Amino acid sequence: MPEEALIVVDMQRDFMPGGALPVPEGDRIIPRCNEYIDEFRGKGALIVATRDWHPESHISFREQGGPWPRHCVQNTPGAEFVVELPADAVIISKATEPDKEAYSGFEGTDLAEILRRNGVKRVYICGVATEYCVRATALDAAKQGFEVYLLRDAVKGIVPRDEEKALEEMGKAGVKVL
Ligand code: VGL
Ligand code: ZN
Repeated sequence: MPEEALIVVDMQRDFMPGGALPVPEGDRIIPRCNEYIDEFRGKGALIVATRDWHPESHISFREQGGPWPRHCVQNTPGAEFVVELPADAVIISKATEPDKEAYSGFEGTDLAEILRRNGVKRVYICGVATEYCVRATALDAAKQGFEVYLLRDAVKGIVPRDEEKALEEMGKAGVKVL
């Protein structure tokens, strides 16, 4: 059983330049994420990809009084992955309920259970956005008792200062920033 998992967070079209909620230069980490997927796959790690998967009128959208433009609506091109995932990757859809926001891949999903069932002890995290979904996913993984590593060269934030703050906070919570 794999003791390790790679968790690729929200590498979706709407979070890339030209998308609905772009992370500046988010596309720059696509090749690194793909390399990590290959590398971890090669050593038998479990590959997990989370996706923001919102219903048509989600509470986080501005039209609903939320902070974000409409993004990652289920089954639309903006919600598609921009990384190359193996056929056996575990896809975790989050924030799928109209009235609930979820930044963490663990919130309202079976992720913790799936990792445990697969014997995973260590998780490696890459993706976007560092100060939102990457941060929440890493902190929850640590809370759930996993050893957590953040792949610094394969994450991107929206605002540099907020990203720095998030990295510091994750470090204090025991996440090892590589
Ligand atoms: C995210 C804002 C809204 C993220 C998701 O994936 O970091 N950010 N929804
Ligand atoms: Zn969202």
